[in-house]
Amino acid sequence: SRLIEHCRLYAILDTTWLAGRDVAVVASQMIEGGVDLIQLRAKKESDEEMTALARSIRKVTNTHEIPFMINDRPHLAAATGADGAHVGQDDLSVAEARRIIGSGKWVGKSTHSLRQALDAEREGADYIGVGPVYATPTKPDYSPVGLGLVRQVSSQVKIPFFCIGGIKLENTAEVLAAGARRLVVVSGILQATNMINYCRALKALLRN
Ligand code: 3NM
Repeated sequence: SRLIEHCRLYAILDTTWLAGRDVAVVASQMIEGGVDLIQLRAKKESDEEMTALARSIRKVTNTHEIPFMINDRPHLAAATGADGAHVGQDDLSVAEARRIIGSGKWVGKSTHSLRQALDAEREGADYIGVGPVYATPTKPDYSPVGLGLVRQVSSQVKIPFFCIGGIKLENTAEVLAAGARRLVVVSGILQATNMINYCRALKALLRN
């Protein structure tokens, strides 16, 4: 399977932005657009509903050999054969998540400060998210960390970090200029008129 170091563009398939679309179709378009990694985020769905969505996405990601992550529920990552689980500050620890999903799988962690980023690195996360860089309706209760944290993390954290939160094509250049090499984009991609072209444009900026 692929290395996390090779992943630059991370798309989250968040069910709140689906607007009735089929997750398998959305995942196919993301992959056609060049995303390197896909996560399923389904905060309101039951385990049964999330499992069904995960299996449907996993068929597509397996066909294209694109890694697939599950948000927050490592037991579902294990049950659906996902490549890993992504945990937040209020979820299971990295070690607990790893114990549940088994060795050889990825555990990612959300971080919102330099301290949390360094802690997650020490806890053995395979990668971290850093954000929200900008205010975002996808995670409304969090204050933006701004580009200052991106600069700090890029100079002090050694594991791969993905900047997240309010990232769109329009602000990608300044996030990269602050030291980011990897991005997570949710509503930017899912609200795009043409997801394939939108992902391609993001990917083109990340190639530099
Ligand atoms: N996590 P959008 S920000 C899911 O900072 C999530 O940990 C964040 O969605 C964090 O691209 C965020 O639509 C929302 O802003 C990202």
